Amino acid sequence: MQAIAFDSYGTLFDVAAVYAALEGRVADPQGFATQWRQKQLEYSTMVSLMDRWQDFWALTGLALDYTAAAQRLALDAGAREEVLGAWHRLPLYADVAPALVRLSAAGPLAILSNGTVAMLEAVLRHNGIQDRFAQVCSADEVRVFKPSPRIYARLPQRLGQPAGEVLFATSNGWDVIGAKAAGLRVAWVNRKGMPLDPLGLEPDYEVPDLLALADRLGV
Ligand code: 2OP
Repeated sequence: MQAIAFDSYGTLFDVAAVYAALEGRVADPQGFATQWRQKQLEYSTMVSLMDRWQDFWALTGLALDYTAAAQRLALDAGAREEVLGAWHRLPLYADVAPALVRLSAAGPLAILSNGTVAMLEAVLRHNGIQDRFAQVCSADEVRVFKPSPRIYARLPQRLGQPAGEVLFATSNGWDVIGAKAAGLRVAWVNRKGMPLDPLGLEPDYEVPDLLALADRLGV
């Protein structure tokens, strides 16, 4: 049996879908969504390096405020809440639901995400897949974000398995490198066909989606 853990945003849930909440508010909803995501990740890295914890929900809100200011979008409190709420209603990529059924034949499934427990519970419930996961590990537990080794170390502890026996699947290149540096086995779900960051660490598998990972694992 092999435990498989998944990154959440961009791996299971389509983060680009937040653009729908921006339609009719900005001229380029996709461009806005891209800048918002970049700022969210930048802020999570910054607060980790500075050792000034704020959780991912707070940073997602601050990243929205920055992007709105940069793109001259005025958001009152109600509109801000509505746009932010898109993170609770993100859809699954099409391969995810059937792949989770197959991958659960390999062993217990888990999530390891920078998202808050509340964010993760909401989006899992929205998609009806909360019962698929034996463990949901959030950065909230360690008050530091991936790619800090402290958060990856939680995963084998929670699963009761040695790090080298846990397979972590992520679409995010920085997360591939971080998880490898922390000693996990890694499957890169390279949904966008991007090059690997050349930092001297390589994934154990590279696949275009999670169904291809199930094929590679023979489940
Ligand atoms: C995660 O879900 C932020 O995508 C990253 O941990």
